[in-house]
Amino acid sequence: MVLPQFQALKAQNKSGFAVLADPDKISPADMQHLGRLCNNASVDFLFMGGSLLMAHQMELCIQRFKTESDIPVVLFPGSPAQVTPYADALLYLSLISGRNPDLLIGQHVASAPQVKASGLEVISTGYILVDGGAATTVSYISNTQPIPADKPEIALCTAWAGELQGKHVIYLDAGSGARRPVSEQMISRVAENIEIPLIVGGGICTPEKVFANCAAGANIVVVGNAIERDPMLIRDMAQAAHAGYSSSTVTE
Ligand code: 1GP
Repeated sequence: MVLPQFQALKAQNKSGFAVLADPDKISPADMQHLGRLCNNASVDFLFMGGSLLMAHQMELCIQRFKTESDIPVVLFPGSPAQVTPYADALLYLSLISGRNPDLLIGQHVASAPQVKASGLEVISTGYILVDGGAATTVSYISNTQPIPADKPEIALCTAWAGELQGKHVIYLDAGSGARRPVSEQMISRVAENIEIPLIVGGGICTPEKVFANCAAGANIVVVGNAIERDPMLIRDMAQAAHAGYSSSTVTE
């Protein structure tokens, strides 16, 4: 089960590292190579998904990864069409930073029968988009405005609202390929004030940034684009996440 692993990281003030693979950008054959790289680097989770998928190879990609690795595969779906029982768990995203009813509850109602039948571990996720300095695919597709990057108090109140609604985890995302990742100030403000695990991603390009995010209190750091460009970053980034420590070391 994946959620207990997230919760253990939070309880122990630790951090894990998740590689995000977009099935549109990686071939099923390369997923086997990725599986081996992730094993060697002790990556904690493989996230799979994209805001917009053109190719229909999600299931094949997961199958190929699983021939090489036992690392849990967690769906991070851009739409209900990306839900597949081949994964281990599903981030059941509600876009709580937005005011688009379809992404708060509408698509969930429509896809409920499919999600129930999937047998996946469902992880209720308060998904918060933060302005990353450029229009990202997710803000365009979701038709929502991200939270301004310099408003950690809005991020915190949004995270609190998600926690009060019973979400299992909060995901702070600057969007894939963000020019500016979520600030450590925002991460620590949220992490220090919620009881549930915090996932952070979007525009993280260096092991140093991974470390800084973990030091600020991120329990899971997610990297996609930078690893697509240079898969050799996986090892240093995973090491940086595992060396991260409690948010008490960071002051605002
Ligand atoms: C995006 O958090 C993920 O939703 C990862 O973003 O591809 O920029 O690493 P990157």
